[in-house]
Amino acid sequence: AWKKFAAKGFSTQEDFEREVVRHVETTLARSMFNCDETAAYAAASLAFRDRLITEWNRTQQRQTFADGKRVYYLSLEFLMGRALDNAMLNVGLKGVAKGGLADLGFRIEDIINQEHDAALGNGGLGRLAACFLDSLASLNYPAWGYGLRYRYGIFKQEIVDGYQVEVPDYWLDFNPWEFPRHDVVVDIQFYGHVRKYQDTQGKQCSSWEGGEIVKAVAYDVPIPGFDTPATNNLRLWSSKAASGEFDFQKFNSGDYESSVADQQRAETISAVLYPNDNLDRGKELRLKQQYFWVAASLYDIVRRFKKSKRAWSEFPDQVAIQLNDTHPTLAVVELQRILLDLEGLEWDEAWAIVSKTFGYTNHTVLPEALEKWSVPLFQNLLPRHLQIIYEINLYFLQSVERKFPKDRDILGRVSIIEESQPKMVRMAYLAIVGSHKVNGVAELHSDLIKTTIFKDFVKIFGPDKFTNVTNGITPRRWLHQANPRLSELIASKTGGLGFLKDLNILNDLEKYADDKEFKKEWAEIKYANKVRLAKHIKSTTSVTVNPSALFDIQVKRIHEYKRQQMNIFGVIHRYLTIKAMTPEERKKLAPRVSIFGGKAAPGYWMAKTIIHLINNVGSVVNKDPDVGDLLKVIFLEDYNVSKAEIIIPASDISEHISTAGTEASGTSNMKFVLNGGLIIGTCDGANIEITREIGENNIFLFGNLAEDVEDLRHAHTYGSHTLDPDLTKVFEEIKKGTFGDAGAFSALVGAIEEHGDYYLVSDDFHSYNQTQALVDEAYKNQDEWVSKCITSVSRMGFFSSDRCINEYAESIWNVEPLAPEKGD
Ligand code: 26W
Repeated sequence: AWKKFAAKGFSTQEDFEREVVRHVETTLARSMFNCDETAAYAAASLAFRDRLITEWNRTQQRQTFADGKRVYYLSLEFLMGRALDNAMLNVGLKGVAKGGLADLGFRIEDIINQEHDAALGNGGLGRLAACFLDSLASLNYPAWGYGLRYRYGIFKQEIVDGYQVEVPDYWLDFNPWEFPRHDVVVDIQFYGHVRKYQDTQGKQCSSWEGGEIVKAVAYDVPIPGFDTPATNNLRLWSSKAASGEFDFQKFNSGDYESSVADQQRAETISAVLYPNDNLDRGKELRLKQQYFWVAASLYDIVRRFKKSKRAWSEFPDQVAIQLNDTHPTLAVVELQRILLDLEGLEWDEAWAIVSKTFGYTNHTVLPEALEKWSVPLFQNLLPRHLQIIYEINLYFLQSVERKFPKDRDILGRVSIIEESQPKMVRMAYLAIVGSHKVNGVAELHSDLIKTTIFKDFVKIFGPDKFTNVTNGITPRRWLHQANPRLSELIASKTGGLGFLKDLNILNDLEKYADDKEFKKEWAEIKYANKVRLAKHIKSTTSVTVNPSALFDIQVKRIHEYKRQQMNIFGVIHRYLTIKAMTPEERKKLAPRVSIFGGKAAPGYWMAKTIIHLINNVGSVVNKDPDVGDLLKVIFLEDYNVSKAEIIIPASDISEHISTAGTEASGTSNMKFVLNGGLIIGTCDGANIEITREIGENNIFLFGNLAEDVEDLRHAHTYGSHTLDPDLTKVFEEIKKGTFGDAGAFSALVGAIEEHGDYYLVSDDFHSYNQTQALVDEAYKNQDEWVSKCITSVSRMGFFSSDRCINEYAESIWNVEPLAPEKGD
């Protein structure tokens, strides 16, 4: 009987408006007479959410019925950004919503801008996870994301007197995109001890007992695919005290304060995202977060598997779990514990299942980012897991010893336990041993992990266990949503929006690279995007920039290896050059706006100093009458996903200038090129593959190669280290106090002058500046510049996250899409 009442969701403008009004009047309990933009945003979101959840239900039923293999993507970060615009576009009803909102008296852009970013991530790794969810749904893969529902996402950045100030990002006041599942609750245990006992058959068993329990409550976020009804699920766990409101025993015995404290302690687990990017600090609360999230997710996955009543040996045929970096590596140990201690399997039987289930993706080679946990900390928090790790390590080392009986050092090198004081658990090694595939995220990076940090493991497991899956980005958000006019122009020449699902269709654009009319439209769109960014700059910094100037952009987390310091030193060099020019010489120079954006980890002083220097240079340069429009320096506050959507389409050139061998892939490089911007970059990460695809005439590469980095560093330390003469002049200017108190920047200068210049800023400075001069020259020939941009875009098909997800599905997960039936 219920079927005739099943929710359908709107598809016409009239039905959409009816839904919006209904939500304003009933869900929000407001009158349409005082419906402001906040309420309109809420109601429009709820209308779309209703639609999504209907499809979500159907998708889940279809998957349950098909009973095939599912993918679980475990990531501590999902940098989703805004959901409403994305939902409208993926469902294909943005036009309907625009008309409906206009009819109700609202501009759709204003309504979209009401939404708070879901900023549950730091940078590249978190945004990659979000792009993957979009591709998994768009390609109809049965897949779930699992993460943590942080009460506070990445902090908001304010710039006060040139310094970064962190402000908490409390984003959950009103979040229409999540469904609390108060019926999906898992008990998570911490601390306690291990009891050994014999079961009725006399088998030696272990049981983890005592300690404390925290509850994990599920919150589901629907993930709509583009141009398909398939709607997947992102399940985020929130922590809650096990005893409900508070511990009544303590309460009744008069210990009210401590009962509330217990509750707060439980809720602390999912309270805040750790804001470090590429730095491991080994904090106990972080390990608690990891176990809490991993244990809840595995409980859920195992429960779903058990419903199918299959033999345990079929687990890897039904379940593929991807570890997004080492953060979820405890899942390997937890699954082994479940199979061994709770389900009663034998060690070897259990381990065969575990090691076929997991895949591990490495995202960094920076030594300070490789996770290690102290053994005493582990022993206290997760005593049974530590035992299992020791046992995994024992069997692993025994197999290594059998394979390399003559190599006396290898055991110490590959041991999961580092014999330091205190001993440490090496999470990457545990992830490798517990997975059937290990992948890097760009070709160079995948080669580097095989020849450096994981070299011994390639010897042990053979080369086939290690593979590459070059990163990608979703063209739905990063082209269609961020740059609607460009998307429309491309659609008009390639036969509709099909390119958004098969990005190789962009190839069809190449024939327009010399088409006058097409180029004119292309250039107009870029200009309009620059005007939009110039307005944003004006309203946030009060600086006026000329939209005809060359927009040079570097937006990403601030890190010494990404070398924003080299960029700002280059800007100072340019400033000094301009100051030394005659008025005639100045006339020949292409005006430039240098735009920076990005957050520094709160405890990363060097990164904060770089932000300070950029701001101080800006305040000197931007008001120097000698310079005028020739150079402006902008630091954009609080770079995040929704700002990226405005910034990226407005770039002429963007900077991806990491020391060769340090940036695993980079993904914004792909976003910038896809939006018709050229890039200046080093031979690092995915820049190399971008060059191969678009052609070396369409990219500005410079700098030393990864293979030479080690020797150069050695020479800095043991040879004589002479600085680049232009860099010396830049440093002299900083030391004179031209950009404020020189003392504030002494550590930044000192790292290069005195402390070995680890990131080779001086070594690359000359070729960087020379290449920037080539950019100036090239930009003067707008006709050729636009052709380069069009050609580049036409060759970017490879960098779709759809290609990337298909590679994972085929070579790592062994899963097939489950397409909805026609009329479904
Ligand atoms: C334990 C602290 C910590 C936190 C975050 C260590 C490492 C991370 C991330 C792995 C850092 C990260 O986001 N890496 C970036 O991953 C992107 C997606 O693969 C790559 O494109 C970037 O090059 C890489 O820096």
